[in-house]
Amino acid sequence: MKISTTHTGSDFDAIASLAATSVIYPDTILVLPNSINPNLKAFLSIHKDLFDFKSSRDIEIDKVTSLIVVDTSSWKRLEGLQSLKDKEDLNITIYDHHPMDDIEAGHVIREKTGAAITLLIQEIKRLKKIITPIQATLFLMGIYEDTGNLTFTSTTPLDVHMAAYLLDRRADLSILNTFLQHAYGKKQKDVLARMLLKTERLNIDDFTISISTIDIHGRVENLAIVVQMYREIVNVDAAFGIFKDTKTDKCMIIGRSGTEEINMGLIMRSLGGGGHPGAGSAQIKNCNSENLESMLLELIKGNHHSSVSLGDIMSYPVITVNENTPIEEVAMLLREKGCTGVPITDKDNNLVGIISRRDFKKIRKTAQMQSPVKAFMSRNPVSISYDKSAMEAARLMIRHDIGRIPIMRDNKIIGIITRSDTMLYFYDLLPD
Ligand SMILES: [Mn+2]
Repeated sequence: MKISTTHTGSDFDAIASLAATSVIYPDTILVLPNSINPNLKAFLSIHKDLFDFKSSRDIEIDKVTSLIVVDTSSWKRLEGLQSLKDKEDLNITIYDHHPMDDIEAGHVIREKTGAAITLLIQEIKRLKKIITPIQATLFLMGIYEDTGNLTFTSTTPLDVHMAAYLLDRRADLSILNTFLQHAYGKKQKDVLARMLLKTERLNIDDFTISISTIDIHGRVENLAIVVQMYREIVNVDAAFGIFKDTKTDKCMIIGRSGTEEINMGLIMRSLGGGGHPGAGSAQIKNCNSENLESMLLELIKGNHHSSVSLGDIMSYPVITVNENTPIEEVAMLLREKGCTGVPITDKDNNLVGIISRRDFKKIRKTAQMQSPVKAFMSRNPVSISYDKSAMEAARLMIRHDIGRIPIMRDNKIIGIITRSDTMLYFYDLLPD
């Protein structure tokens, strides 16, 4: 007798992989653990008849000669099949994307893919086996769940190829969406409702802020999504959820900002957390939620100006070149410094132009290499004041299709902001 099984606490990847073994090995019996994830339960309550899953209790262990294990390689994660461990002459096959554990198998298909089901689909494809749209849908759910809809960094090209293959086999995305929406479930709905009951809108300078503090009992997943929805419903510039876990006395603070002038990442970093301008979070031990609220308000007051200032993120000192410098010298300087452009100044250090790679294309003859840089530079350069925001700088870069903007204070260049500076800022790669 040949059986297939997967780990307890089964998720969509596990059950998809399990179901896929019956495509590859038509004579295998599918043994599904009794403990499975809630969203999987919902799916099975409707689709159970389509898959012939058995419990380990239905299996006569003595008769098992072949075992196929998917999405794990650990004995302790199998349910009710421990006694197979000591069975001699047991034929074991493993399909897994986790590091090797203690099940010793004669045949192992292991790759660091985003989902285990990816490995089984690859085999199904190779064997040219036919799958139904419902199977394709379940398999695709496995890929999407384990790769966060192909966004987790663990996602490999093979996962994406196999997802495309399943769509080609008519996997149904609307069914998939119905059952994968576990992120916003009953617990989250309850938290949102309680946040809304306790909501207060505050005005700080020109911004609307809302902070809602509620008690939670133990861990609640996906609170970030709840705060996101909360901000949209309450319709404020920035919203905070302070979640006090009554079990551990820890506070989780999650913030969402819809305005570039309230930088959530910066506020949360001051609280020991992190994030990017639009979203951030921090965890605080032994929290006093009232203190925390006033602290947040102080941080917003203190931060919304400094957080946006270009002065904080610009590169300096800035290299400038006098307008009469021969273009050849400028080219050498750029190569040496590894930059693609530089601001040009007159004898009084006023900004008169900027030269970039593009301008060098205007040079036609070698003799021109001795001409002053002012003959080739772009005049009327775009510049920006030091107290403007990174977002404004980014907008100017897009509007003028330029990669660098000199930063001015009292008509003098005090720094420069490049496309990579703004990228670093928006993706929160700045060192703390
Ligand atoms: Mn998995």
